[in-house]
Amino acid sequence: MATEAFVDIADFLNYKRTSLAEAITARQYEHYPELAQRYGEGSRARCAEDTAFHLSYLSTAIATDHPVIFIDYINWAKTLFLSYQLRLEDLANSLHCMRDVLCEQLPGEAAPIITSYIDGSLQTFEREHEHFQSDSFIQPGQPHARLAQRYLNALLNHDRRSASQHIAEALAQGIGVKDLYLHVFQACQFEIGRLWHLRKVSNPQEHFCTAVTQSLIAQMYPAIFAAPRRGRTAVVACVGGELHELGARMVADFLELDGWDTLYLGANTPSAGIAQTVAQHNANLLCISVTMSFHVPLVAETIRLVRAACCPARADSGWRLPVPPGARPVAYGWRRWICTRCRGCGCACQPPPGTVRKPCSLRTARLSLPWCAMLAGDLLLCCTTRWA
Ligand code: B12
Repeated sequence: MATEAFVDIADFLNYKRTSLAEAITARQYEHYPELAQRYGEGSRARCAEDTAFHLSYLSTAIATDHPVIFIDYINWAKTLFLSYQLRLEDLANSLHCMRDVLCEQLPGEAAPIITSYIDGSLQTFEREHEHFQSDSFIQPGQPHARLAQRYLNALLNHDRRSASQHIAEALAQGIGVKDLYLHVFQACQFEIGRLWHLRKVSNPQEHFCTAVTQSLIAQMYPAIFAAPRRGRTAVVACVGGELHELGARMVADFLELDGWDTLYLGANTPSAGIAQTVAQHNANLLCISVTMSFHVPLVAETIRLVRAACCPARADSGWRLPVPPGARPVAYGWRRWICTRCRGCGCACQPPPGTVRKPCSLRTARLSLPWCAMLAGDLLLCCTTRWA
C-alpha cells in the first residue's frame, strides 16, 4: 500500500501535469535542438501532450506503489514509437529530462522515489519489445476461432452486412451469447487493439469495428432479458473519463443472463452519480470497470462516495484502495476485484480479511456469477483493468 509520501507525489504530478509536461518538453528541446528539425516545429506541442500522458501513468504507478504500471506503459509507448517510426532514443531522452525536472521541482525527499520509478522504466530500453504481443489474439484451436477470424475480416473490410450474417448464422447454429461475447467479440476487440497499436488499423476503422459489435450486442437483448429474475440489483459503470465501455456492458449482460436486474451506466460516469444510483436502488452489487490505469485512483474516490451514500457513519474512515498482494499488470492483463462489506453494518474500515480477491482473469473465470450470488447481503465493489 502506498504511503502518504507516495500519494502526495502522485497528487502533485497529477495536478501539475500540464505545466510539468511543458517544462520537461522545454528541457528536452533545449538539450536536443535537433528534435525541432527532425520532427518539425509542431512536434513540440505533441511532445508536451505525450509527456502529460506519461505523467498520468507515472502518477498512478506511484499512487498505488506499483512501478510496473509505469514500466508496462513505457513498453507500450515503445511499440507505439516504433509503429510511428520515431526513435526510441528520443523517448528515453524525454524520460531523462522528466527525471531531472521532477527532481528539481519536487521536494528533496521525493527525488529517490521519482528516480527509482523512472530509472526502472529506462531499464526496459535494454530489453527490446518486452511485453509486446506479437501474436494475434485469434489463434487456431481457440473456441470459435474460425468464426472470430471471419468476423474480424468482415469488420476490417468494412463489410457490416457479412459481419452481421456471420453472427446470425452462429446464433442459428446454437452458439450461445456468452461464447459469442468472449470468443468472438472480445477476441476481435483485443486483436483490433493490437493492430491499432501497430498502426495497421486506423482510428476510424477501430471506431467502425466497435460500433458494429455494439449494434450486434444490442440485437441479443431479447435473449439476454429473458432469464428468470433473481430479485437482485447490480449497478455497472465506467468511472471518470473512462470511454472503454464494452467490457462493462458485457459484465452487465452476463449478470442479466444470470437473472440480475442491472443498471448499466456506461462510459464516463461521475463517481457521485454512481454512488447516488447504488444508494437509490439499494443495489446488491456494484461493478466498476477501468481500462486506462490512470483511472484507478478514481475507483478509490468512488468507493468513498458509495460508502458515504450507503453507510454515512463509516464514510470518512480513510479507507484507501487496497492493492491485492501480487496484483500487477502481468503480460497483457491484470484484474483487481475488490469487495467490501457495507450493508447491515459489519462495515470495517479495512476490507475484511479474505475479501480482497486475487487478480483473476474473467476471460478464464468466465464471469463466475454464482460467486457473486454467494455474496448475498454484501455490497461488492469490483474493478478491472486490462492492458493489451
Ligand atoms: C475500442 C477501443 C477504444 C474505443 C472504446 C469505445 C467503446 N465504446 O468502448 C475508443 C476509441 C473510445 C478508445 C479510446 C482510447 N483508447 Co482504446 N481501445 C479499444 C480496444 C481496441 C477495445 C476495447 C474493448 O472493447 N475490449 C473488449 C472488452 C470486452 O474487454 P475488456 O474491456 O477487457 O472487458 C472484459 C474484462 O476485462 C472484464 N471486465 C471489464 N470490466 C469489468 C468490470 C468488473 C467489475 C469485472 C468483474 C470484470 C470486468 O469483462 C469483460 C469481458 O470479459 C482496446 C484494446 C483492448 N485490448 O482492449 C483499446 C485500448 C484499451 N485503448 C487504448 C488507448 C491507448 C486508448 C486511447 C488513449 C487512445 C487515444 N489516443 O485516444 C483512448 C483513451 C480513452 C479513454 N479516456 O478511456 C490502449 C490502452 C493501452 C494502455 N497502455 O493503457 C488499448 C489497449 C489499445 C492498444 N493495444 O494500445 N479505445
